Amino acid sequence: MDAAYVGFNGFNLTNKVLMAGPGYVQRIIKTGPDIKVTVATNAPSFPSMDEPWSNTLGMSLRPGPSKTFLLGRDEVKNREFKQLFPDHKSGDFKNETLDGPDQPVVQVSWAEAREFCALLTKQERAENKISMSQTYRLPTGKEWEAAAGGAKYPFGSKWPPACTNGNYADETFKGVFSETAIIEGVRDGHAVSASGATFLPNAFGFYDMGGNVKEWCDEWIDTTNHKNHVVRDGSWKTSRSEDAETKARHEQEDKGDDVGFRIVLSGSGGAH
Ligand SMILES: [Ca+2]
Repeated sequence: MDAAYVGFNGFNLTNKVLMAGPGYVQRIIKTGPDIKVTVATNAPSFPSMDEPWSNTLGMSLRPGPSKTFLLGRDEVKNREFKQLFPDHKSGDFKNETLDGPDQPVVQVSWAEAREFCALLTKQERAENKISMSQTYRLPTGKEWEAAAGGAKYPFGSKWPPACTNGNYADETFKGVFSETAIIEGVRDGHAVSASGATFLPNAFGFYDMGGNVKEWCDEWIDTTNHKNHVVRDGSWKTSRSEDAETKARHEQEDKGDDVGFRIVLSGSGGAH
């Protein structure tokens, strides 16, 4: 561990740097009531579970309600996913693109979503951005549910959602695709998936916990045989109230044009 500077009672003794710069951690060591020795070292500062954090892909993560994990503020976006999987294509729905850089990535299987998390973990550990005991992964169902709030729906207790609550199958969807299974009287302005942070965040600062895309979680419908994975949430194709409930457990076997995910970072930052 290299010391960048050493200070004594506010005076810089080494005269090299006056402030702890990027990648440096300032430590104040009190050796007596009137003596304060300050040392800055190049030990990395790892993400804390109780503060917002941005990772190397530019993704914002925020503390979950228990402050024992960080959860992606947004659903993983195409431009983020493609930094690790550049050949991926989210495709389109009836010629309306799902592949915009800020739209949520779709057409990703549960295994591929987990692979993204594993690759990002490996990369950021190697770059000393996260500690060796910190891991990116999919949220558990309980973590997702807690971050979605305690109400019947992620946007509250009453159906239908307001136009600003989230992206569901609405009058806009009907207008573009002539679909009849919609939420009557709601016009959210998006026929397919919307860019992240278009709608209002929830009380914990998470966007699109209600609607836009369904989200893979690390849980199974068949917990005995670990078959048939679970997605939480409804999507831009959801019109039935029961499909939008926070606690609903949707079975999902394969990738889809309205299925994406968001990431969790958990684990101790360890000693600096
Ligand atoms: Ca969602």
